Amino acid sequence: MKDINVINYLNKSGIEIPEYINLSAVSLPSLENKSTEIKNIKNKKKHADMKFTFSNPDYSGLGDKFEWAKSCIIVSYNYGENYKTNIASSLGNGAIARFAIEDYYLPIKRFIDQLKLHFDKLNLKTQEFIDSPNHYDRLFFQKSGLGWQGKSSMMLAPGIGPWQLIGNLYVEKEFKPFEEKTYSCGTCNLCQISCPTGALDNEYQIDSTKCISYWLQSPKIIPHEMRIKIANRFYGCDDCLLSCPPGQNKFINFKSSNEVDLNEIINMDNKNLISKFSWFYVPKRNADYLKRNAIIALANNPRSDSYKLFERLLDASSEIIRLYSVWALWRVDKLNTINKNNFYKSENSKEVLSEFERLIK
Ligand code: B12
Ligand code: SF4
Ligand code: SF4
Repeated sequence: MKDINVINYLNKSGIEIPEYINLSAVSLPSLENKSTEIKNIKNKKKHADMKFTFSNPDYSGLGDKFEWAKSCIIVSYNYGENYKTNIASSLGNGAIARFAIEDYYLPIKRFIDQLKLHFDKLNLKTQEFIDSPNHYDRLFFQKSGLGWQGKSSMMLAPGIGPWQLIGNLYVEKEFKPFEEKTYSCGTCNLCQISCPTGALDNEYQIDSTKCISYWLQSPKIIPHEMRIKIANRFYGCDDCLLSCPPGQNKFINFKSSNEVDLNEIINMDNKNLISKFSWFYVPKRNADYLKRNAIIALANNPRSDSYKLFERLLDASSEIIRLYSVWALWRVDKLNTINKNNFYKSENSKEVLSEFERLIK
């Protein structure tokens, strides 16, 4: 069947390609292997100790994982068709990056499940990877003709830019390969100069230790200078995507936004909060990390009475919440409202105490 490409094959088989899904395929074995590049970032400590694909680069970066696989179908979902803005403009509100407004992996999962069912019926083996730690999802994107890797490290496509998520399905079936294109960023460097933290100073090689998107997903204590740069972001960061010319081909409705009320988030029950944003990556599924993000964002974009909430949170049972509330009070210039005697009497966490002492100086 090497004479038919995957799109024509699916059309012939009566499988509809859903709206906003783009796909392509590469022939296997491909000799594609990004293990060395992933190790290179890891060795330079630019991976910020993340696990994901960095746990086992020899496997995650390897294209020829399965002897039985004759092709890999690359599925991308263009979530940029949601015209709402991801910028929070009202006091007390926070921003969610566009990739996380809804679970945009779901359309990829549903489509890949449909393909798996089809190939199962033909007794053909399949293996899918969608945002999995075992597979570098960008592996075949360029070779498959879908687009190219930008200096922001994002995979870009004409008409879509970076606004797409990627999944892969290895299949025991050959398809006619698509032609690789010669697209490139040329002399553009807008993502590099738009990144608020310098995480893209070395083109194509993101330094995750400086990336806001990373810190909002990290269980580590967020450095003070990074807390300020987070501004009112609650989850994800889009600055290197928003600045990217190939992605600026749509009218974004600034009147329709996805701001979240940070006060509401901080006061939510932990279980409800986790299920409200079930598709977010949250360390250990611990809602306190989401509340931490909300406290930082609120302290950077406070309403006039936000400090009262931060004061109340000094009595929270969670050490994480107390620590960031101390910082939030400092950020809104109300640290001196803390009654030192009471604070020292009731606070027993070394981390929270040292945060207080560092800031009170
Ligand atoms: C870990 C991770 C992160 C980390 C690290 C990001 C990174 N670039 O590595 C953090 C938390 C920072 C992150 C942030 C985001 N992420 Co993320 N993330 C991942 C994950 C789980 C692994 C990525 C990985 O393996 N990185 C390893 C490094 C080595 O890969 P790389 O950065 O692509 O590096 C390549 C280049 O450096 C290249 N290279 C080196 N030198 C040169 C020179 C030239 C000339 C060229 C062309 C290339 C080149 O070689 C390396 C290997 O190919 C993937 C899902 C998956 N399982 O693959 C999603 C994934 C990369 N993330 C995704 C998204 C959407 C995001 C965010 C946009 C979310 C947001 N809005 O906040 C941001 C974007 C930040 C950015 N500019 O990349 C999408 C990206 C889709 C796309 N269009 O590319 C992915 C693919 C998830 C998915 N399945 O769709 N993410
Ligand atoms: S996601 Fe934000 S912090 Fe990270 S590289 Fe892009 S612009 Fe910089
Ligand atoms: S902003 Fe410019 S340099 Fe950066 S990824 Fe987009 S096209 Fe490439």
